[in-house]
Amino acid sequence: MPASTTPRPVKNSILFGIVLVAALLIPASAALAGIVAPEAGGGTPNAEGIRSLYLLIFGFGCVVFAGVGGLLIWTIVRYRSSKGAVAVQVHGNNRLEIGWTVGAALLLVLISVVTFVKLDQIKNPPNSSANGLSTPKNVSFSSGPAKPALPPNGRSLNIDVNGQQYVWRYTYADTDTNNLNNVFSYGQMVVPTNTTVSLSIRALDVQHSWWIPELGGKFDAVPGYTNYTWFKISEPGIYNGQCAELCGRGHATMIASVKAVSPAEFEQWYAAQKAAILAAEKEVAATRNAQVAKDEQALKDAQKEAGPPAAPAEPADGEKIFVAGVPATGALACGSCHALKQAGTNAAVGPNLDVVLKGQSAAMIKASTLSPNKLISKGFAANIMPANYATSLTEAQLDALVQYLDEAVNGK
Ligand code: HEC
Ligand SMILES: [Cu+2]
Repeated sequence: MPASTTPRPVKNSILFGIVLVAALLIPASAALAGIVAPEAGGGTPNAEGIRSLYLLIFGFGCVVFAGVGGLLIWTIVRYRSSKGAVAVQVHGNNRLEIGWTVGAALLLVLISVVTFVKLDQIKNPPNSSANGLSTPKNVSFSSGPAKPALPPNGRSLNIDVNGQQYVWRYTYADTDTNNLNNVFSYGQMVVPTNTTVSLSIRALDVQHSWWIPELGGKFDAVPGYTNYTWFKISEPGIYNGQCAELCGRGHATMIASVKAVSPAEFEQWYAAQKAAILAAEKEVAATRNAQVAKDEQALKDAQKEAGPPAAPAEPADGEKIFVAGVPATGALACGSCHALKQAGTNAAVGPNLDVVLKGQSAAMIKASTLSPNKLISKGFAANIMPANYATSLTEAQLDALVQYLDEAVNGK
């Protein structure tokens, strides 16, 4: 092979590589976004504050770079000498040294002052605008020592952002204390424009990181700890992001997006979501009740076949029924859902019986045990406490249980 032709293929393949990379980057416009400064979008003040602060400091940097670089080049050109020349030996120039020390210090002071001024816009959420959604005061999911970021008037739409392998769940705070009936969604968060949205960021399993670049900085989602941030979008649109903490093999698919719509559209979406959740809960309850009824019938049939049940060898024991239930007849243990000091149980699915039964008569205790859905305790949902105790407990067992509760709570 002639020597002159060998470099050709190498050159061509380098050129080909460059063109290929450039071609791939053009459709992946996200890879080019924020190439100089952090992204901002939708008019949210925190992201805009981060971006403008960055650009300001970047500007200072450019001025310093041009000044120092320019002086260097000017000096090289101005004082160049021919080969063999002996350099003049200079050292020490008080005016110059003081000049650049004070100049640099002043620049640092300027940067810190500008940063502290901007920090307020980045950290502290403003109130919602008048044309935003009207939201309740001081309602937010919070836990742990950190404080939620709420605007001065305390009114924000608070959303719990829960990272889990490999999806984001959003739960919308509401004013009742039952978190099981809240509106929620996965993947895409819908929010109203011109409304301050505060986020309580948590994780279910491993660490994740909440990041919608256009809406501000990253926030770690840590199991057992709540982080807080906020945004206030003024332009409707979809803002995309992605979990920013390697969280397992599905990490790359853990995408997130925020869809900003007008407050009226948001209210429509919220109502539809709420209705769908309530309908699904009702359906589950109906299915479960049908199953319970079927089990009871099967049990009755089996008992009929086996003849009359043998008389209980020992008198019914109220505490035993409370703590262990009666597995044979499908009576769930009260203590698996209720706290009662005397029995040493501390479950919190249902109300604390030491508190709610205080001062209630035995007849009332019996009535609410038999028909738990007639009167729903404040802060709890219907259809959670089984409604089958009239059939799963005998009259004697029921009386023993009621007497035990009455004595445990109001007893002498
Ligand atoms: C699966 C969980 C669960 C079990 C098991 C359970 N409960 Fe409940 N209970 C609840 C919930 C939830 C409520 C609140 C909602 C309501 O009032 O229906 C409640 C409410 C009650 C109330 C009404 C409290 C009030 O505000 O006056 C009483 C009394 C009660 N339970 C007693 C019992 C007794 C006695 C048992 C056992 C025989 C029992 N519960 C078993 C979940 C349970
Ligand atoms: Cu993740």
